[in-house]
Amino acid sequence: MTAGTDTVAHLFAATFGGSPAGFWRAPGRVNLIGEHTDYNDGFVLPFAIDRATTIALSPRDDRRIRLVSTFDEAVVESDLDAVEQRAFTGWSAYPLGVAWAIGERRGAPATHGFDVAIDSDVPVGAGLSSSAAIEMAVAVALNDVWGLGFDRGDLARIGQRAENIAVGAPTGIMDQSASVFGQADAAVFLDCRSLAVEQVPLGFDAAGLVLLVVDTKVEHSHATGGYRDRRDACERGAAAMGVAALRDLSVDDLPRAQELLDDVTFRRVRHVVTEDARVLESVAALKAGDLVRFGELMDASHVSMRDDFEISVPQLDAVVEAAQAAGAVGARMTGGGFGGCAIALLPADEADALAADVLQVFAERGWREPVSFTVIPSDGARAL
Ligand code: GAF
Repeated sequence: MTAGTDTVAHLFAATFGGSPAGFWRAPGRVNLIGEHTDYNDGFVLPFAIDRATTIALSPRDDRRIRLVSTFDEAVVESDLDAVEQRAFTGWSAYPLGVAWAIGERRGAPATHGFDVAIDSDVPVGAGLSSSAAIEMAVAVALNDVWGLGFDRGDLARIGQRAENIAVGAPTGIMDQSASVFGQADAAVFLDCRSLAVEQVPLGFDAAGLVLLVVDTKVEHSHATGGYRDRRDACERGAAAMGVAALRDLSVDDLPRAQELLDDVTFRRVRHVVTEDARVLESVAALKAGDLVRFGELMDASHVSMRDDFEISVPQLDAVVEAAQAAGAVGARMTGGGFGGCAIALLPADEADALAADVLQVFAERGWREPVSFTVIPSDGARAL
């Protein structure tokens, strides 16, 4: 048994008694490139990280549901009627939302409840998809114990519905897809329209590079504010351009977009259209082993998010600037923005120095102390 499995086994036994039917694990993610493209039917290139949610779960004979986690002492008691009525509160909205979304996708509500104990080492609120990790761990577990036969694309869609409906965050399909389709030493190249997936080998390790994540500790939420606003702007832009989604535009359409749209909407559209192109070029560069070009695309992506999409914050910009000054191959903010994490691809023996530089810059500016750590491309959600 691994450390995470041990923890949930003990929590399960202490709370519900006995042993669970099994253990499942699902990772968080970083996104290498392709930001705010998922809900525009575009392209993304995240990878599943070596930080994950681990659960112990057993199906029940009745309609009750009991949930316990290492991040909240109280046991949450619910049942399938509450799930059908979408009565969700707090962190339990993630697992209960998955139970609801499974019922919606099957066209038939569940008939048996479950007991689950949850542990996670994905930092919460950092933009590394701690929520998708919970959703996907519960989704793969219920798929197994309820014998549902959903494929990984279905499970990602179920997680996204849970996030959209139970949690109320109007997010796309990227985070759940990264968590289910992840593979060691590879990124998940996803077409968010068709859900066609290709695992792209990264070879960072062989090149002597690491991916450093800097959690700026600037908190953000995608259920409110800026995220929804950006999504609305994209939908307005697509409607004005007469396409189903911004994915249907290319850089050749940008002059016409500039004539037709107001300045802010145009810049939102330009970010998404150029970001889709950067994802495609990144995949080609990675396949060709051209990490220098990939790094340039990461840098360009950050500029586009900072200036056109306007979702960066001074702390994220400062990390990117420090990374570039330290000679990183590439650096950018990652995730939905307005806080959270930045990533830097750099030689392994320079990671500690960059982390120290960032600490100093943040201290000088009186910002909260950031936390830096490297992440490794890892396998996706699975039974243990
Ligand atoms: C968040 C969302 F959950 C994703 O769906 C995606 O839109 C991302 O922000 C931005 O690329 O992580």
